[in-house]
Amino acid sequence: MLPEKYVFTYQGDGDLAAIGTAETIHCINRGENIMIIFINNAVYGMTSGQMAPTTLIGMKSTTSPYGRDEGFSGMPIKVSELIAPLKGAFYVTRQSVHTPNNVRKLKKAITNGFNYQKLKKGVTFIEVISNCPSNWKLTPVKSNEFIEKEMIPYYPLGDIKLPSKEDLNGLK
Ligand SMILES: Cc1ncc(C[n+]2csc(CCOP(=O)(O)OP(=O)(O)O)c2C)c(N)n1
Repeated sequence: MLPEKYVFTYQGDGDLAAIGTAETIHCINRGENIMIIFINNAVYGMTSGQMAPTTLIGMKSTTSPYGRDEGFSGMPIKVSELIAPLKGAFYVTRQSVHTPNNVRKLKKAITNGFNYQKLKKGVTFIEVISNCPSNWKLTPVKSNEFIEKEMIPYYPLGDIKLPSKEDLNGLK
């Protein structure tokens, strides 16, 4: 509707990877000129910690009180890897907020995401591995350790799809 504007969404994993999966995939497939910031904290946070598609195996939540079971719920979905092959996904990266250095890297990724929108070549998708101390029932410090030890081994950080040099022609 407003092609001259920068547009971004800020979405949790319950929202983006469960309730809104269809809309997310078709939006990216159409190559909408928006940035999606995808907060992966492995639970539905706002509604008090239900299992999300991203909940790790063995992780307890209000709807998986004995821990997520693969046989019952399947493996946690790696959304960035799932959407990266779509042509409409222009830039896909996974970052985290568990250390100051990671926050700096995330800021850079968000700047890239906005800059690439100038090219109008599709969705820029930034997954952010985030903590949820209240629903994880951990202190903030322990929740940062959980990200390092449990989340990142399954959700490795870094760029998943980068624009080519030719794609970036025209960006000053
Ligand atoms: C279609 C639809 N169903 C149910 C809800 C109710 N609802 C509001 S927030 C929320 C949970 C969101 O969890 P998540 O996306 O993981 O975000 P977080 O709170 O963790 O940031 C739900 C189920 C909704 N907003 N829309």
